[in-house]
Amino acid sequence: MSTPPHTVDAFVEAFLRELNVGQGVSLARSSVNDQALALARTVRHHLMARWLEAIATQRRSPVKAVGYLSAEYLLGRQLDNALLATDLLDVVREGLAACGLDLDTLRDAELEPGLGNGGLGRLAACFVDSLATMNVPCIGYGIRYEYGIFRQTFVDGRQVEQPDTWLTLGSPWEFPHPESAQQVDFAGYTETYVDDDGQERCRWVSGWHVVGVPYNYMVPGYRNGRVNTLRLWSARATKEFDLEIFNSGDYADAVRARTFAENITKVLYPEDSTPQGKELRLQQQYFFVACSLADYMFEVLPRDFDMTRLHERIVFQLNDTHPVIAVPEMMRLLVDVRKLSWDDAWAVTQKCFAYTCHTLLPEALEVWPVDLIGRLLPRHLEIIERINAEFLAEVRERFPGDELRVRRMSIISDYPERGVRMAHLATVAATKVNGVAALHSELLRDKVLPDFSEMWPERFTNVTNGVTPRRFLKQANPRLSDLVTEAIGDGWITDLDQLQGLEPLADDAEFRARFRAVKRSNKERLADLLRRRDGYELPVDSMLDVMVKRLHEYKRQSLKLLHVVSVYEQIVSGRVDPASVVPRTVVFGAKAAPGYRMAKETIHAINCVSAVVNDDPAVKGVLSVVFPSNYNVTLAESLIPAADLSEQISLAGKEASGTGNMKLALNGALTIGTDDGANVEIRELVGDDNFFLFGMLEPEVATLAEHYVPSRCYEEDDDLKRAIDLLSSGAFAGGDRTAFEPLVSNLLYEDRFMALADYRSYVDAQSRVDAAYRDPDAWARAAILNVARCGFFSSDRSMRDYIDRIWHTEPAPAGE
Ligand code: 26W
Repeated sequence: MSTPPHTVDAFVEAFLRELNVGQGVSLARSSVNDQALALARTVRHHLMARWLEAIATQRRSPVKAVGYLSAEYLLGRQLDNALLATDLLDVVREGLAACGLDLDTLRDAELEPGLGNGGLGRLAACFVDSLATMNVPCIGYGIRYEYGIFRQTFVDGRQVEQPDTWLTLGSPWEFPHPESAQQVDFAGYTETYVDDDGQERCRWVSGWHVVGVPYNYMVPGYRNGRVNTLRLWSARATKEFDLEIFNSGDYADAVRARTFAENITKVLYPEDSTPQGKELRLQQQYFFVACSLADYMFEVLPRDFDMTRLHERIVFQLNDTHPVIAVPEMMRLLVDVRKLSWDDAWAVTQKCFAYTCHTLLPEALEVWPVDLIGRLLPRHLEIIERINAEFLAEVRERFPGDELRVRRMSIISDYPERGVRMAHLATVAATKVNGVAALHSELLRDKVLPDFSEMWPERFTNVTNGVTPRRFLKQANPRLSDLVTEAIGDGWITDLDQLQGLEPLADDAEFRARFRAVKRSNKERLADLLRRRDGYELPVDSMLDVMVKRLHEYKRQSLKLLHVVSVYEQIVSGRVDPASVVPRTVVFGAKAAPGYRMAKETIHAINCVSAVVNDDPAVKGVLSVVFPSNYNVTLAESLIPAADLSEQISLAGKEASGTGNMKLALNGALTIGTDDGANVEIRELVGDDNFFLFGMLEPEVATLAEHYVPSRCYEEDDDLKRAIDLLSSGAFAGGDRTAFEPLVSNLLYEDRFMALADYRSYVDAQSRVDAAYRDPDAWARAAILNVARCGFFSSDRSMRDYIDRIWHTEPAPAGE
C-alpha cells in the first residue's frame, strides 16, 4: 500500500469518495457529521500504510516492546492530532474550502474520547504519543468504555452528570477486530488433577465467561512514519449466550445475560481517588488485563514462543494499581496453561512488570476484599496467596523475629477485613517501582512503602511526568508555536530542550511585545469560545487566573475561592479602592466525582460566588469568575494557551506530580504554587523570580497535622474571618445562610487539607502576583523564561527515562 499523495486535488477526490461511498450521501445533502466522518476516514488513509508497515516490521524483526497497561486513556480529539502528524493541515483546509466547507466546523463536530478521569489517563495518552514519536514499539492496552467520563452540566449552580455518548455519531478512528477476540473467564472453582506426565496441576473450572473484542486505534508519531497501536477491549457475550436464546424457553433471560456481559465495559468509573471496591470495577480490571496478556503472549508472539524468554520481548508497565491483577494472571498463563514450573514462571513474571504509583493519598490505594477476589477469580486468589507466602518467608529471613514488619508488608491484610493490597502485590512483582515527580518518589519510598524500600532500595526510582509538546504546544497554541519556530526553528517539537534557545529573547523588547500579542490573541480566541459555549463575556484585558483540574479537597479549590471572596469583600466593604486592584478573571474548570459530597458543595459555592461577583457593578472590570462546565481535553486546549497565572495550590505532600502545571508553564503562564509534586521541579528550573511560591513545606505539614485547629486561623486573621463570614452570610445565596454550611464547617472544624493554615501565605503571594502583573513587560519576560526553561517537562524526556532506567528497550525505525 502506498501513501496517498499530499495534494489538494487528491485530497478533494478522496474526501468526496469517502462522503459518497463511505457515508452514502452527496456533498449537497450531507450533514456536518457526515462531512466530519468522511474527513476523518480520508485522513486516516494517510496513516494506514505506515501503520501496517510498523506491524509487519515488528513481526519480521521483533525488538523488545512496551506493553502499557492502563485502565484509562484520556485521548482528546483525534483529527487535529492526525493532521499534525501527517502534515496535512494546509492541504485539508484548502481542500475543504474548495468544497465550500470549513475545517473548524468539522473539527468541532468531533466528540473527544474521554476514556479517563484526569491526570493518570491523560498521562497515558501523552506517553503513547511520545513513544510513537521516538520510534519505540509500544502497544497501549486499555478499555473501550461505551460511556467515558460523564458530561458535566450545571443546574442552579450544582453539578448534574449526563452520560457521555461519544460513540453514537460513529467512531471513525477505531478498527474493530472481532476475529482477534479473547475469551475471559470468571468465577467457578479450582481443582487439582494429574497430567499426562504424572505432574499434579491445577485447573480453573470457570462459572461464566465473556469475550473481549479489540478495537485498534492508530497512534501516529510526529512526521516520522511510525504508527503504533492502542488496543482497547470491548466486552461481548459469547456464542453460547446466543445458543441459549434458541435452547432455553426464556428468551428475555437469555438477552439479559448478554446485557450482563456487555455491562463490563459499559462505563468508566468516575471516582479518581477513592476506590469503591465495586465488583464491576474488578471485573473491568481483570477483563482488560486478561485480554491484553493473552493477546500479546499468544497472538503477537509466535505460538511456540519460549516463555522463559518472555522478558526479552515485552515489558508491561502497570499504570497505577488498576491493572495489577495482571501479575497473578501471567503466573496462571505460564503455570496452568503453558505448564512452566512455579519457580520458572515467577522468575519471568518478575522481569516482565514495572509499576508506577500516581498517588499519596492512603485512601486511593486499592485493596480488594479477599472474599470478592475468591468469588470472582478463585485461581488468582490461590496464586496471590502463594506469592505472598513465599514473599513473607523472604521477609522473615531478612528480618528475623520482626512479625510486626511481616504484617505491615503482607500482600494480604487482615484489618478491617481481609483484603489484597494491590500496591504491595505490584511492588513485590515489579523490577522497578516509580513515583511521578521527585518529591513524590521520595515520599513514596519513605512514607508509603518504607518497608519495601528498605528491603529493596534499588527497586525504587523516580520518573518525573511530562506532557506531549505536539498536542499541548504545537497544536493547542499555534500562534506561540509559530513565534517560537520563527525564533529558534522547529526542532523543539521533538526535542523540547531546544526551547532554551528562547532565553536571550526574554530580554528582547520586540520579542516580548510579540509574545504579549500572542497571549492577547489567545485570550480573544478563548473569549469567542466561552461566549458561544457558555454565554460568558471574558474581559480580555484582565489577568487570566486559571485553576483547572479535578475537584478534590487536597487540590484546594476552596482556598482559591476564599481568595476570590476576600478580594470581593475588600472592595465591597470599601476597604480597598477598586481602582487600585489589578483586573483579574478567575477561571475554574473541574469535575467532581458524582458521589463526592464536599467536592460538589465546592462546585456549587464557586458557581454561586461567580453569579454574584459577575453581576455586581462594584467590581465590574476588576474581578470576574468564570466556571465553564465540562472541563475536558478539548477545552483545556483553548484555555491553557490563554492563561497568565497557573494555580497549583495543593497541600504540600498530596499532589503526586500534576501535569496541568507543566502544560500551563510551557504555554507561558506563571505559577502560583506550593512546594508540591512537580511544582518543585518547575520552580527549580524556571527560577524563584519567575514563580510565586507560598505555603507550608511538606515536613511542616506533617508537624502541624499533630495539633491543627483550623478555627484558630479564622479567629486570628481578620481578612480570612471576613471572607468566611461573607460566605456564611447568605450574600452569595439569595440570603440563605445555610447554603454553604457543609463547606464552611468542614473548613472551620476539620480542614483535612489545611486550606486555612495556608490562607495568609497564599493571599500574600497573590499580592506579589498583582504587583508583578502591573509591569506587563517584566511579566512577559518571566513568562518567556518559563517557556524557555520547561523543555524538561516533555513526555519525550519521561519516556527516555523509562527506556533507560526501567524498560531497557530500543527505538526501532519502522518500515525499513
Ligand atoms: C478509584 C481508584 C483510583 C485511584 C487513583 C482511580 C484513579 C486514581 C489515579 C491515580 C488518580 C490520578 O489521576 N492521579 C494523578 O496522576 C497524575 C499522573 O501521574 C499526577 O500528575 C497527579 O498528581 C495525580 O493526582
